[in-house]
Amino acid sequence: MKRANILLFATALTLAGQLAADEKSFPEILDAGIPGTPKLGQPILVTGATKPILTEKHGLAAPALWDWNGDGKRDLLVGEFETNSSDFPMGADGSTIRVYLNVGTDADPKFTDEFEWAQDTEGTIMEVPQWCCIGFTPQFVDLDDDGHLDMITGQYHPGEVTWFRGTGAGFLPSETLPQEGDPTADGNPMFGNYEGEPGDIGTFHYWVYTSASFGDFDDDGDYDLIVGGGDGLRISENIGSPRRPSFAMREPLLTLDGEPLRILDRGEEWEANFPDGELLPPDGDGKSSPLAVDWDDDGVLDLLVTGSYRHPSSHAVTFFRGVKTDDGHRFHPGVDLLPTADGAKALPGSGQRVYVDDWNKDGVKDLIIGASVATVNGGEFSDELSWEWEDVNEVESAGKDPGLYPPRERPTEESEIMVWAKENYTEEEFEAHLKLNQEYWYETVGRLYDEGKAHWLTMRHQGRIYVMMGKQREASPVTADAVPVPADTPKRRSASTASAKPPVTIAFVAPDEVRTGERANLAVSFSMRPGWYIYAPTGRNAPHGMIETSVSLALPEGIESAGPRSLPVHHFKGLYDIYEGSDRAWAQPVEASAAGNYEVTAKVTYQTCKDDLCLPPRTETLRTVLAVVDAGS
Ligand SMILES: [Ca+2]
Ligand SMILES: [Ca+2]
Ligand SMILES: [Ca+2]
Ligand SMILES: [Ca+2]
Repeated sequence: MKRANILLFATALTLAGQLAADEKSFPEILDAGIPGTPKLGQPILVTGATKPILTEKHGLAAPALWDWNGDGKRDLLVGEFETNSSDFPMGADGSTIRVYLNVGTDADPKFTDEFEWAQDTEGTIMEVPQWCCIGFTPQFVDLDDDGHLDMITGQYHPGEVTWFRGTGAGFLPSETLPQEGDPTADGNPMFGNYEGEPGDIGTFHYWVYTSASFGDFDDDGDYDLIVGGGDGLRISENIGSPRRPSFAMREPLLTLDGEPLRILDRGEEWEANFPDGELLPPDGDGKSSPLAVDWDDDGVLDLLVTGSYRHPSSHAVTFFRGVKTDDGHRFHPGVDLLPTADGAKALPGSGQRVYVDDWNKDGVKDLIIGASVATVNGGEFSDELSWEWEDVNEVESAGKDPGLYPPRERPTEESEIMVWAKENYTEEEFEAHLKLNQEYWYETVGRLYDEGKAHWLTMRHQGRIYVMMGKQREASPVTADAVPVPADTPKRRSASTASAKPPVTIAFVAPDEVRTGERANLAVSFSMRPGWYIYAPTGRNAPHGMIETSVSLALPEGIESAGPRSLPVHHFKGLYDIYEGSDRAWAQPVEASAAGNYEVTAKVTYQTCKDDLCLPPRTETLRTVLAVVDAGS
């Protein structure tokens, strides 16, 4: 018997040794010293039989515990982002949940490498549309007060919250929670025109990156919706009936000083990057993901909030202690829940999601963390990309995979002729295109060869799950009010109230006057603000779900095309072909045989993105007048 135990132990060691050690070794995470809260142990990587529990495709991972098969043991659920693939056909933007069944005990969960996709009571894979960057984030609450916990997740855009009602024997097919001002209520939200001042309900930022959690924050006996996202951390009061929940306008969650909750302060210099009224995210991040929980056991709901976790000023998890005041539910300023001795990253990767449950059934809450780590060379954990800041290394966030840095040859004249028909350009224009693309190639790809970082070109994100076991904190002599407060309490720097200048402006330009029989150019010219780009119509973007720019001119009778249209120069960005910069013009040569004022319309469809945000596609119709005079006049 003893011998068998030793053998088992040796086997376990061997298996552990096969895992990359660097996703299991952490800098020392200090105790944040918050009275009433669990004292957290160091993170433990959750594994199956031979490898970590993981998510693929885009790497986001949102863990939760739930007894999926009703055997009395909680199983591990991991929400993914854009799960669809060639061998897993779903909705094009579908995200779902991996269910790892617990083969251990409820107090000592164990998992195999196997998982199943979560299915509803009709046997359909549970799926929410997520066309960008937050994934399925399961949370459980009995929203309709029928005695069965329901599963709920937020969504990137148009900011829906999806509700799967619990039955005690699985979850019903999804429905959408009613929300005041829901942009899907009329028209097609994908092409919706948002108008409004920053913070308004009629803006894209109000809705985008809707992460969702629930708690009764106004003490009226129903669950209110807590959201993070483009307009920061907010509450949406439940104004429905207990059986029919419905959610009001989102209002900012506030500190005791009446300031919006803030998880990241990157300083004045960075904030200067939001000129002309472009909205500075009120929480400093724009991708905050809240979990409502009474973390310090004082009977008042608190928030644990994660965000992008790309920048050296970021906290892995920010704790906001809730307090009841005459003004309602307020919060102390955010505190770093996982500080490290030397300010190093507390967790690998980025885009963390947290969940709270008593993992080991010892009566103390534990912290369960999903982290999106970077791998290279086909799935090896990358120490240098996961333990260093993505903003410092200038690599992409999870959600922008796969392979935004594919290995790629330096553009040559031969390769560029394949992309642009050379006969449409002058020799000088073609040389300029080639030079721009070669320079761009060097900055984004070529330099990595010189710097010995060619393996970064194989970067893909994967999800990992960690558990930090909580221990009961010794009773502290300090009062419960002595929550650590950041030395430099972040003050809100309010966004300008000027209307935000759009990231893309389009001009449709005709010459002032042309003569009959004379060739003239009608030009549709795009100008992108720094950091923003649109997609070139090369056919290489559409397979990845991005809308390519299209420009179609309606020439009135009397105006004829006088040659091939010339396109603006594009360059590649990872897997995509994009336009950025100013005055990127489509030019259509035309001529007219009779004098007159001719109105020409241009219909333009495009989608605008920057590295951490994509706006819905837009279609616009522009008009210009071509004034034609007699050649003899
Ligand atoms: Ca229910
Ligand atoms: Ca309530
Ligand atoms: Ca509390
Ligand atoms: Ca515990």
